Amino acid sequence: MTATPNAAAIPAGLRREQLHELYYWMRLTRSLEEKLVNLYRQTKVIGGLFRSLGQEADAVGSAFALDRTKGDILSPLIRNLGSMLVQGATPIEVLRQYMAKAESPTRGRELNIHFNDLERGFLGQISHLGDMVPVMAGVCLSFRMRKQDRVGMVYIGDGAMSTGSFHEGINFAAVQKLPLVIICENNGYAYSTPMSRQTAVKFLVEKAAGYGVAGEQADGNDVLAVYETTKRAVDRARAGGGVTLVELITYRRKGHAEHDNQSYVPKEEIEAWEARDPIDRYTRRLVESGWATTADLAALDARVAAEIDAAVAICENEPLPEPLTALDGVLADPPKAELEWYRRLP
Ligand SMILES: Cc1ncc(C[n+]2csc(CCOP(=O)(O)OP(=O)(O)O)c2C)c(N)n1
Repeated sequence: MTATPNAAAIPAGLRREQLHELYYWMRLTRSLEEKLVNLYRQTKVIGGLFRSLGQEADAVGSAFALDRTKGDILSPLIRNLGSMLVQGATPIEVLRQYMAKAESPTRGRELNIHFNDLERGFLGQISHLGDMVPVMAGVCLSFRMRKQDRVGMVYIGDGAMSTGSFHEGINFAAVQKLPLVIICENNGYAYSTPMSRQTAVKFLVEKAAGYGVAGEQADGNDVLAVYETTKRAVDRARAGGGVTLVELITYRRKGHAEHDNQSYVPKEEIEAWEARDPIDRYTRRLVESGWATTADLAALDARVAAEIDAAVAICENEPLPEPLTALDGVLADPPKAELEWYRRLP
């Protein structure tokens, strides 16, 4: 890719190629979720579909700040598909998970983006909100004990910050000065509960002071601001400076999941955030600053579409797991009587 004459200086120590990568990851996240919506409407998705529409910059920009060559690990939430893709999860894995295919990473036992690969650097979430904070504190403690130069990152929503687990996890990580970055996604709602009924603080970053950790805040719909802020926190963690609580201000533009019609949200509020769409904003900035041409972006869009189409073509008609294997790999000691009962079924 050649540099455009008179291009604006690139911020945050990034290279032009990396600016394009950020665009690619956000576009891949959105297009993959849009494809999943189509599959959901065709009843090919099993279980709920959780969108990160409008939050792609938050997920992608923060994960991009980790160092994949050093073995940094993140623990995502349901709206962090983009973070997992940056760490190396692939569209076909995500599609297979959502369709509960036998070939999915969890062999159809778990759904959506609940899967795991520590080699690539993502520790699958469990559903109990807040609990991945103490888990990631433990992971970071293991980095320290093994004298490894690695950083951990954990995501938490405005709702999940009200749990006891969040308090215990951040407090432990703070007092141990562990290399942990906590990304709190202020997206306005937890299910139908608005922030104002969730917590008495105006901004979630205010909570950092109560734990004696660094606090940072960024516009979560500006991918470069997200990257720059998170990178500072990652560098601080790696240098021994301990925990940072990073608040990203963003907005959940869909309901909790695809089945939720958001009837509790004023329409104008959603429209106002549509106008701050992170991909549209970044596209404008890339082109106006001379960091990408419209042809560069069209090529990236075509690459995303081709990758998703290829993945869907492979996995759409793959089989579900064999019913008789349902307990394999789930229980260490599957109950024999139940299995016998299933085997006798016609
Ligand atoms: C301990 C616990 N309580 C309740 C739930 C049910 N639950 C799942 S998602 C959710 C809302 C989460 O809101 P937030 O943390 O703000 O994240 P967001 O969905 O906005 O990304 C709730 C209450 C849960 N999974 N775990």
